[in-house]
Amino acid sequence: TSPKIRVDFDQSTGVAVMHMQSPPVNSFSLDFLTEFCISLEKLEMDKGCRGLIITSSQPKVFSAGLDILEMYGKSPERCGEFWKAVQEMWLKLYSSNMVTMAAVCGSSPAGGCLMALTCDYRIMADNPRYSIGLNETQLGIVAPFWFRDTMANTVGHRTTEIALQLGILYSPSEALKIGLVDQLVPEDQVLTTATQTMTKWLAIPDHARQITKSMMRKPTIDKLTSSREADIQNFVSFITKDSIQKSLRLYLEMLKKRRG
Ligand code: CO8
Repeated sequence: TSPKIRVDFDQSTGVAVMHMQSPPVNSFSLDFLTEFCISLEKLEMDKGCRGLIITSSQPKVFSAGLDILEMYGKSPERCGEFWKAVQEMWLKLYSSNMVTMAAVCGSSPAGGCLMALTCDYRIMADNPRYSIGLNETQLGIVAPFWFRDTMANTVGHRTTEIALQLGILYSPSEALKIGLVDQLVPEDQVLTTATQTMTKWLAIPDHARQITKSMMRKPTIDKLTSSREADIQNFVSFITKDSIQKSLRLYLEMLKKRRG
């Protein structure tokens, strides 16, 4: 199978660009997450790599979030394995020593939004057809506490309370207004703007910036690290419920129909 992640690393600038290229919509399957984490780990270990830009090669979509088919009709063991990989992705990204930037060149619901939120800075294409947000409740499922924490750390408690209950998908301009993204640019300038912005961030001495980043994020990271197993159990017992499986089935049917 072809790689789901392509990494371009520019040794002269110390910046790597990760292109998600898993058709059609870069959804996070177990295979995708495994490959993503291996690529990320390699970059993290490379002392020459100081900055990471995450973007998508798929047109119109940054990422559709978790692969719903990984949560539908699967055994509890498999669901647990999948969830552990989701946790791993979040832990690695949210605690990365690199400067991380999301070049959000398309829609970014649920897990896609989470991935963007783990970055230090988000640049989104100003196309009103795109949307971003944690829409889990619309699928009849619940964004876990660490999804919520990541959102609240970015946009504040009250906005998160509304966004998560209603499962709001924001247009780029709304997302900018609430601070869910930091900057909007024309579609063809998302990556170049990320590269330029990266230069500014990399002008700060790494050690000082890294300690500051860790100070901001460590309490949130520690919360999951200290309760990973319970969080997996919680996910597995929730997602395997008949009523939840039914909600997911209806949502999948809706996705197909909408396309029809
Ligand atoms: N998982 C699996 N398949 C998907 C997903 C997904 N997340 N998203 C889209 N697909 C499929 C579609 O069904 C379609 O399949 P097919 O070709 O067989 O009909 C194909 O991908 C292409 O999709 P579209 O035709 O819809 O593509 P568009 O370019 O029109 O739209 C979007 C792209 C905007 C990304 C759109 O596909 C969409 O809105 N997808 C749904 C996204 C979504 O709601 N994701 C939520 C996933 S849940 C999550 O990430 C966090 C869960 C936390 C767990 C908590 C539990 C306790």
